[in-house]
Amino acid sequence: MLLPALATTPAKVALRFPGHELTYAELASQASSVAYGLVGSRRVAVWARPDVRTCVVVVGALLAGVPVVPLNPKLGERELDHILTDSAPDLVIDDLLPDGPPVDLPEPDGEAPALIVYTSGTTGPPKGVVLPRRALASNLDALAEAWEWTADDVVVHGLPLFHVHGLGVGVLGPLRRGGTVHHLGSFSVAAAAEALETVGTMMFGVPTMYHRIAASPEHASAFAKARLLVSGSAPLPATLHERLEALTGQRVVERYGMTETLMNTSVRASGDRRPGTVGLPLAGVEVRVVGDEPGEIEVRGPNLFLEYLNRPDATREAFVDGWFRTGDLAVVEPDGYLRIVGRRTTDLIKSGGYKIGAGEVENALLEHPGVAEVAVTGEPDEELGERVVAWVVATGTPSTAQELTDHVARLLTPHKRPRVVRYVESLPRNDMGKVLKRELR
Ligand code: MCA
Ligand code: AMP
Repeated sequence: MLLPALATTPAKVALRFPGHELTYAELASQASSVAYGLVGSRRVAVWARPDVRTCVVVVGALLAGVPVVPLNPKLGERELDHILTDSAPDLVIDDLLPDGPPVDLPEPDGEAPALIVYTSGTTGPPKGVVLPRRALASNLDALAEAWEWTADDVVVHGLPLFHVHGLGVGVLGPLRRGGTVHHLGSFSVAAAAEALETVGTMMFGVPTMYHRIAASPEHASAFAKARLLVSGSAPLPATLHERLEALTGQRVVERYGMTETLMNTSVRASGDRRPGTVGLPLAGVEVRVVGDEPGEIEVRGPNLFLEYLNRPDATREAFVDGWFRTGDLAVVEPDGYLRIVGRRTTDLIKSGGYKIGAGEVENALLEHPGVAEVAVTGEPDEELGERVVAWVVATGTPSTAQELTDHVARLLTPHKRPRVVRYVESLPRNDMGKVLKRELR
């Protein structure tokens, strides 16, 4: 059973969002109504705003065994159109929740698709990652072991609910343990501090959030009280790890994951929390580093996705001999700890923990009348990890950097917008006409 606590701890608080909380009994009852309304659906989408309603819909879909596509509420027109065309949901759930007469809901098979989460690639539009129930169940149990995570934990976070980090680990994680989700609505250091000061035991965040925490010494004592601070979705710089320790006395636990694989490795709660490392493979997950060091990380195990929706070609290419190729480069330390040192391609950018494909941003910019040629790169950014930079050869039609930025935000999503636009006379290209992005840095 994926979420046994729905039946076993009715009186306990399952979900707490600003101004709204639900016990397990209330969640079970509301999610069951949604599930009854979804029986017979092939696939549904939900506007994944950070609220109780999103969690009720996701739990309802899990009870009904209907795969659910969480939609970023800020999706722009082009990206939304792609996701809805590609996933073809029977229903897009917004304010009005589905409802229906009670029926028996047998627990779906472990291989049944549970979530379809869209993730960017180097070129083209995002791909739908189809995640089965056994991936969620096995991964959440492995994390529980690694983090000594129990029903007594109250997990504090302000992560978006349309990605694996916030929804898979940050909501379904506490619900599988029978603990409590304490969502901040949106992340702020002050709100996170208050939650940890009062009820929270653990916090999940991306490095950008920890960067903001480190810049707020007035709140250090609250973070000092947490049982466990966990970082992931992008590298936590060793210097930031050390600054946080100096400020709070806490050594942040880092874990490494991917939409396609859920979590692969983590530093253990009881382990050596070495800065700059993502620890050891989780129980049941096989990890190997292939080729000369730094080599590419490949993964095998019950945590893996089923396929990219409608993309058998991309699914095939992602595997060698049953191992999933992550594209991440790492070295293995003598005691087996992984240290991630980079990525195989420069065309994937991680900004604020969001994955952004250079190609999708380039395609969006090429639709603007002011853009003749463009190359998009990622540059180091202290707060965001990397920032999106657009190198633009202008047409005769004038455009401002702000117009180009807004154009990308409107077509794709605001977090994919370039933070910097650099106008250039021409782009460096090789004999084949391919842009030499390394020369742009
Ligand atoms: C800005 N905004 C705009 C524009 N510019 N809207 C329209 N047009 C524009 N030109 C809006 C934004 O939508 C946002 O609105 C606000 O202005 C500020 O945006 P921004 O500066 O981009 O970000 P931020 O609000 O400062 O957010 C920083 C953040 C965020 C909170 C750290 O980046 C974040 O939540 N990151 C988490 C990403 C994540 O969960 N990744 C996990 C991927 P508003 O204020 O209304 O929002 S899963 C994964 O990676 C794997 C599995 C793993 O290992 O976890
Ligand atoms: P996504 O596709 O959004 O799920 O992002 C997955 C990618 O995020 C991975 O392939 C890594 O490049 C990166 N990532 C996640 N966690 C970490 C971490 N702890 N350290 C370094 N990179 C990470």
